[in-house]
Amino acid sequence: MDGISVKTPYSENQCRHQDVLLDHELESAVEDVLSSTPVVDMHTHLFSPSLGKLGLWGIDELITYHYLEGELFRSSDITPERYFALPKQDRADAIWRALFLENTPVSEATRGVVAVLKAFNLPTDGPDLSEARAFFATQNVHTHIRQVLRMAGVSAVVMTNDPLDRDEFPLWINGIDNDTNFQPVIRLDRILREWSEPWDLLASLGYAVDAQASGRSIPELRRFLADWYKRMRPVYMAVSLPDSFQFPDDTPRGKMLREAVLPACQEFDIPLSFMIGVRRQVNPRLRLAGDAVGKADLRAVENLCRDFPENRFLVSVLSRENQHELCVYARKFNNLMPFGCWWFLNNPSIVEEITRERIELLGTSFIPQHSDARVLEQVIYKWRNTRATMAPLLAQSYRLLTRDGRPVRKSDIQRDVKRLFRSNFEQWTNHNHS
Ligand code: RAT
Ligand code: ZN
Repeated sequence: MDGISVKTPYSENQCRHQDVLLDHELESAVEDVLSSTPVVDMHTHLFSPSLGKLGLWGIDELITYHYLEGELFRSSDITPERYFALPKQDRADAIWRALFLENTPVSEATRGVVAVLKAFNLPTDGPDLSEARAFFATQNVHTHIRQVLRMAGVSAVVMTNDPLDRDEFPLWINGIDNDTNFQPVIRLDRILREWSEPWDLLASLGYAVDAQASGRSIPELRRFLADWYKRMRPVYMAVSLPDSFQFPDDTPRGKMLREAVLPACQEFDIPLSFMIGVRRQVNPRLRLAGDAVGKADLRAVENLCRDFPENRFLVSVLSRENQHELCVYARKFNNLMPFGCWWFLNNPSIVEEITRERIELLGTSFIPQHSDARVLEQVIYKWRNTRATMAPLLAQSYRLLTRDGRPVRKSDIQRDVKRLFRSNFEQWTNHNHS
């Protein structure tokens, strides 16, 4: 070095205040705080016990997760048609054989199953699933849910609730027990993705809407949203959208967003969540596993944030290529909260890259992750992996800061982790999850 000596302020013989962390203490302090801070899991596909059979859990659901189905057909000759014709247990057996016995389960989704088995002290390389099946068959769902959330360090999970789902609709109509561990969200995909399908369902429910979203359709859609807001008390409304999403646009979707959904969110003072970049059913033979990703034009987000400053937006984008511009937009609009590393992005290498980029551009003003769990026990491995990826990354940020001359204390780390994994979401939704 050309004569400039770089010193960390407290690593020499200098005295330091007791609670200032040294370089080598940072990572374990971060690990400590991460493991002792319960998170709010702000987007999942889990359901509260009072939504009964909608909630998936146990070994056969874990193994037949669509992330694993997507991998099965790369390592087995079975066709999707033959696979989907099998009963659930036979599907799980086929996946166990192909991905866990005949191959080493090194992918993110397969490792996840291994981690869950290990968490319950079940065999991770057994010839079949009999022991795991016997274990899950003896669990009481209510105590099991509490135990799993405790093991995962999750204090509340946010659900995805579809008021037009044939199975879910009657459960809400009959009344759902309020459960502080499970927060509802109104999911608007059916309405905002393909209006030609659900409009007559809404009409049959007594809302005077039509196929063109004309006439009284807009006030009637607002009435529908208000009815469901009252029934569900959702923490936000949400929609997932294709890579081709544009706003404003001259379609029923654009009109319903502008004239019904955004004003409703404003009226109820809740955010609207956009998950952008999914290309649905590029291979329909794979069913849920048949969706892919496309780079979106985030000028739609720019227009929304600028034209609706009274609305708060939660935004996740599926394409890796969209991540940087999402951060830039968040710097322009403080009604935009980037969240999560969604779906195909929820792999350590990509989570690391995206989170680093977000910290560098946004400090702690974003929500690093949600689990997207569909099967209860997945929260165990998904949050464990998130914490494992986050720890060195946050520690590195503190190391750089210490070298720049600002001492870092454990209380700083506690404040930051709480903000990232809890309070950014709580403040955005005006909701206190205890
Ligand atoms: O990650 C997933 O499970 C996807 O299938 C989707 O459900 C996605 O997360 C979504 O909410 O649309
Ligand atoms: Zn999801």
